[in-house]
Parts: sequence; structure tokens; C-alpha cells
Amino acid sequence: MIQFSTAFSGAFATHPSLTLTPDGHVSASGIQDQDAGTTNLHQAINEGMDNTDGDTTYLVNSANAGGHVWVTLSDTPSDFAEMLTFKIQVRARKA
Ligand SMILES: [Ca+2]
Repeated sequence: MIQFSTAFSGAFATHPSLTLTPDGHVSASGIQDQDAGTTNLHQAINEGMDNTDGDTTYLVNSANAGGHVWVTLSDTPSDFAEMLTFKIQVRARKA
């Protein structure tokens, strides 16, 4: 699970902080979901830190192998201007 927390300056008065979770899949290499799927990987990591589904859905890579997954965070407020800070929270375990 990856949870993205952001703060926006343009909308700082109304959005001092905002939590975004992945809402779209862009690309991936060397990463699969719990069912060996390689599409819509954002769906395995979109619960947020407070709503984790435990070990039900997750992403995995092969041991000692590199990889990446690109996801979108498009659920920003309509008055989004710019981001001041960006914090990524990751829940992980070693198999
Ligand atoms: Ca999950």
C-alpha cells in the first residue's frame, strides 16, 4: 500500500493537507499484483493507510530484481495550484 500526502499552497486555506491514493495505472516493469497481473496495479495499493486490506491485495517483485510502477494521483481539488510537500507512506514486508 502506498499513501500519498500532499499540501497545496494555492489552496492552502482550504486544503492544508490532502491524502491522495493511486487512482490509475501508467506503466510497470518487474512488478506484479498478488495474482501475477500486470495491469491496473494501482488497484492493489489504493486503500490508504487507514483502510489497508492486509495481505489481500498487494504488489510484488522478484527477489534481488529491480522494477517500477507508475501510478496516477489525479483526484486533486479543482483549485489545485501547487504542492509544497510530498510524503509517501509505504507498507511493506519481506517474503
Ligand atoms: Ca492492497
